[in-house]
Amino acid sequence: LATGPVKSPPVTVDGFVQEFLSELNYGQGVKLSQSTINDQYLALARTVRSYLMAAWLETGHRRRKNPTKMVAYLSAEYLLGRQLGNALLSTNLISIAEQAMHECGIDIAELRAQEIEPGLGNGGLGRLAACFVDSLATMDVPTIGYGIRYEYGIFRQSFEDGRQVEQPDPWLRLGSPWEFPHPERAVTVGFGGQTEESADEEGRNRCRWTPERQVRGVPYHYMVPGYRNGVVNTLRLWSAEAHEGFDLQVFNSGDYARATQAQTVAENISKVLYPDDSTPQGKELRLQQQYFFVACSLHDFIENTLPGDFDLQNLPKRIIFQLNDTHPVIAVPELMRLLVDEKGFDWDEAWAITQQCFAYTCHTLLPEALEVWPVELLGRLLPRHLEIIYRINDDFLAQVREAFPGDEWRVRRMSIIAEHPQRSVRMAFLATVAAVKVNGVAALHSQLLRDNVLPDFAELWPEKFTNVTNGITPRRFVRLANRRLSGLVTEALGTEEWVTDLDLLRGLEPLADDAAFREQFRQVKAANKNRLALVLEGRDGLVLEQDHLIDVMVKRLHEYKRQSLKLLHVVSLYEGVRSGRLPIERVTPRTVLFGAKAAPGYHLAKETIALINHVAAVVNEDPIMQGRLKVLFPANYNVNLAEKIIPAADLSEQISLAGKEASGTGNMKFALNGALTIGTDDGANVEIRQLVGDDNFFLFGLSEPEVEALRKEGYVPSSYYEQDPVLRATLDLIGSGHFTNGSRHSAAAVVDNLLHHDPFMALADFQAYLAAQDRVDEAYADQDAWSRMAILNVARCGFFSSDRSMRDYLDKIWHA
Ligand code: 26M
Repeated sequence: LATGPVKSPPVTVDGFVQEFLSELNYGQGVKLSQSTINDQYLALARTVRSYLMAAWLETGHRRRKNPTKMVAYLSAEYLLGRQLGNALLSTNLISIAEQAMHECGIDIAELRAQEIEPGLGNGGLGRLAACFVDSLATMDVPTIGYGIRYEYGIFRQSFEDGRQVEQPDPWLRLGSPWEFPHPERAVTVGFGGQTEESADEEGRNRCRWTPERQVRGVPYHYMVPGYRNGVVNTLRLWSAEAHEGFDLQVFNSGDYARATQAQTVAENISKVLYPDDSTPQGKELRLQQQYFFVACSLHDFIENTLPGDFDLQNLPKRIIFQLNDTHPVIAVPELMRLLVDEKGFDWDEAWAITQQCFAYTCHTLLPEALEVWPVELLGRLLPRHLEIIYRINDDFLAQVREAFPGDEWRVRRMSIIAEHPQRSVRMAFLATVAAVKVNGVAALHSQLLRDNVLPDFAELWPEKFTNVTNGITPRRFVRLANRRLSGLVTEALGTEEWVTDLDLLRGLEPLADDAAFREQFRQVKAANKNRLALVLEGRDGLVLEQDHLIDVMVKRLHEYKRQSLKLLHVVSLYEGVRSGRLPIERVTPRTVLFGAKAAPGYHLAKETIALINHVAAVVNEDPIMQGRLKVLFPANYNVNLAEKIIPAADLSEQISLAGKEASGTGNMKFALNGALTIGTDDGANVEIRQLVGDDNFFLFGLSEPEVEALRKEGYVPSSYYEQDPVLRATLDLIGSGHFTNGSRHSAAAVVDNLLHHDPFMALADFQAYLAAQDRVDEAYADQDAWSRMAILNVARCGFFSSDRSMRDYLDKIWHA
């Protein structure tokens, strides 16, 4: 019995009730009659988890028995969202669990609301990693996700006087039923110290690194269930602890207080997620986090996942490490160090192996977002790795010189080491040199990556560069988040197969012309608006007008995404009515919904948040608008709120300056939930528009080549202010202090920046944006035509399933 297969509890309401009560009594140590909501939530989570256990163990067993090439996804962020709903969905236990809880006199919705989501990511990049591991499990691809178990996830946002205030996110506080700590599999990681050269037995020069201090990495395992396929993969997140013997001398000398301080220093490494998005800062702790999780992960894979007698010559046959942006790129010199210093490989052999084990995904185009680490810092923290990077660079530059003799400018441009403004390691260059493939995340982005960001590398190695357009998991973002639309789709297609084969949505196309279907589709949207209204009322005390056009812009606050352009549209409507230019009957009843966190140190972003809130306060209350324009800004936008907002949206705002948004993934979620997009020709918007057709997409604004041309010619934002009376009146009204209690100062940061700098050309696109919004109003006035367009968006966006993204990675990059 003890060695036989692990059995799942019976898949019946009774079986579920028994398991639940047992978890409550023996796991939680309480009786049902005495239990709190939290007790019940934890017991329910453990119950659902117990149904996944057999599949998890079986998947591990199967993978060990039949070893194939694996994918190791290395990501500093996983923005997972709540686990319970997804686990219930993947096990097909939703209805059984509902009935079982009902029999126990419990409202399951209340328990689900108890779960705190693991917010171990900032935004798009972290959520993408979560979608990818979901798809890989659903497609039964042998995968390990490696990352960091931050004790505090992305900060909680609240508003005080409209201004963002950040609070810590102690997400583990009420218990963590989804994780499995494995202290017995802890790994030791070194930092600092010295390197020295010595001869080995064969007289070859060998380097030894003697770290100054050591930290213990403890893995916590999370289940990654595939969708009803008996597969459960593992997400392995590392938590930092003090190493035994960590400053033992200090302790022995009786300085107890200092010894505990040392423990704090070690634990700090995985203490908190850095809340920066797209603006890397040279923070020492951040580099420690990166090396910490990467060193733990490589060690774990090589020593604990591969069989004991494995010949590392064959490593590329058994693993591909996918680098999610440059955050894990320190893995490249770490693998070299393991092979050369610890396993005795020659440099060239080791490099040949290493070069086949990595692939690199770039997620940005903004030059300021490309990570660089000062040589001084890297050398102090990881002296051996810096030596290895220098050697990689020397060999690489020799190769460049050979390919382009006499072109020393090129050599300098391509060097992994930048000399100015300070000697630094360019992590994107290191990644590109080491990787088998380099990919961008949407067609346009990959093109610009080749042409603008890494042109010298693309010239040297054209075949290294490829594109994999991002995707989103239809399980969480359609099936779970939009139960009503899912029901309608399943009924219409006569099958639920679309959940794992999203191209089947094409079958909905003919129904766009079916009046009865359109009516059902509208009822779904209306019901989703109603659900959102209840959520916003309960969580924020906000009132959502359910008969309004729901116009949504939810994403991290960043200047390039142009939340300020959206705000200018709002103010232009309000100013138009105030000044009599725009008759109120011509204003489409509309609610503009914002959700956005700003990095705590990002001044302009925080001022923009405050300004949005101030505009909302005035516009929402001014009787002149007759309730036809509302601005809502619920605080603390997160995955859970996204799951409520997106299915209720009519209009999706994707208005970044062309050439700046690498892909976007929110854009895909909205389109698949039947919202229409108003957007620029940027990121994956380009592909969305190509698929849904121009008639079903509100395109506006400069194209990327036009942006470049305008910049060359000399962009003067104030000239738009001078030439466009509507823009002028709009900016003047904000600048007058009308929204900021008469204080012109509060709005000045945003307005002055737009007028005098406007690096992302919001003013240049203002007129075109307003014209596109007029087209939106016109289209929305014909509800039947609008529904038709929305249905076609759903039907034609199956391409944006992350299952397709994974197939592309498999075909173009991993060959696993
Ligand atoms: C770096 C250093 C220190 C602290 C934080 C960072 C950092 C963290 C996240 C920098 C950038 C980060 O994310 C970039 C990002 O999220 N990029 C987005 O990736 C998405 C998935 O590919 C795309 O859809 C978005 O367009 C892109 O902006």
